[in-house]
Amino acid sequence: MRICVVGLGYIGLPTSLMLAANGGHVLAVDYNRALVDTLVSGRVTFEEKGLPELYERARVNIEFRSDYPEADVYIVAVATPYIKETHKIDPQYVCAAVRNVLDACPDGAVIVVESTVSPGTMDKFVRPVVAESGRKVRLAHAPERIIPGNMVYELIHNSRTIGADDPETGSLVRDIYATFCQGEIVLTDIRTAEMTKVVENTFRDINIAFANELLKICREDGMDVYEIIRIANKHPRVNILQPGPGVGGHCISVDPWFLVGDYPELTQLIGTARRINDSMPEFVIERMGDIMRENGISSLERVGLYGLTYKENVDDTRESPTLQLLEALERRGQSGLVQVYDPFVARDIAPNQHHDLDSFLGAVDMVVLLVGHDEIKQNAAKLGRIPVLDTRNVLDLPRRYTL
Ligand code: SAJ
Repeated sequence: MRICVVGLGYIGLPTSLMLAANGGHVLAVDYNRALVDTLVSGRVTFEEKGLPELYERARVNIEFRSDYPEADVYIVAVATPYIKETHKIDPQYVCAAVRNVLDACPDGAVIVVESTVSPGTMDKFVRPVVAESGRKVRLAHAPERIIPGNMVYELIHNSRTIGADDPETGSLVRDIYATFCQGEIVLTDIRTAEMTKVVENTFRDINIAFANELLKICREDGMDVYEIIRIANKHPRVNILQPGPGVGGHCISVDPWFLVGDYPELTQLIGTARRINDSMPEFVIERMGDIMRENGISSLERVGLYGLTYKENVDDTRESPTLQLLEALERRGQSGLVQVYDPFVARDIAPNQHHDLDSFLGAVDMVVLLVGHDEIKQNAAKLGRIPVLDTRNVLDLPRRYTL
């Protein structure tokens, strides 16, 4: 069976490699030629534990290309941004990919959408594209569930959901994923699969918002939120997540908006959780101000933000709390002042960006730790003499402040 994976980003690349490493004949497509060239030359395109090794195992069974080939099954894993103003999904990349597949595929091919979509997207946007083409294909939705930082492990061990129009298509798609997935594979309909995926990320967003609200309450009255969460979590039915400088990434900070966008009247809790998490960068700025005053630091130019990615040990900066914080400073007319540094971000994406920990620390009198990369944990001693606002609660330092 010929399998074509469309979109070789954070999900499509590991998925295509996993299929190929487990014996599938994979045609891996991306319209970005530079990205395809990099993959053809033998390098992976982003940092992820175990990905280079997976690439080596996959290599003989995978072909990277920019044009759409004929295949039996197509797995579409392109980006699904949301429109900021309306909070609704922007399905243009999924629809364009499906159109290209329809131009290339044989009759009876199966098109599996892996991209996260808002509930109803397959009916509202994808089916009309198929109908318009007059082609006979079968549709399925198999939303990804892997967590950046542990993708290779989770691809193998997580359970999966596959939504399809009929049991035969569902079984066919299940058999493909079962070549590498050892978790339970649940078959359902497309609508349920779409909704389940968004619900999972919304659950996590609400839980983090609860932790962030607790943090604000505890700051108001001098209570230790981390100790309170640690103790509360000893209850067998309580599992509160960690407060922090905000929620970033292309999943949890985006997917709940799909529900808010489509059901504005019915999403009071979900919308409030989103707003609480989005308020955290401003909260960090307020706290930064207090600590600067307490330590006689008068200029933001001597304050350093450690970490630009959306979480620890990944190189992805999408929707990152640090970028949200920089935007908030800009809104206050304070742009371009703070120093920034992230060991995972080689290209310049912010003013005053350093590319070396020592140069960064040499330029600041105070550090705001926004991402708990292993690098800073291993070099915590270098922070010894200056005040540090540890928004992730990961360091043990004499002059440490928490949020
Ligand atoms: N965060 C906190 N406190 C926590 C946990 C996370 O502030 O206790 C922050 C992180 O720092 C980060 C953001 O939330 O900024 C999201 O990070 P994450 O590690 O919770 O999740 P993602 O976005 O990397 O991956 C999520 C996962 N979803 C769930 O755990 C329900 C993953 O399984 C999904 O595949 C992925 O979204 C996706 O693509 O949808």
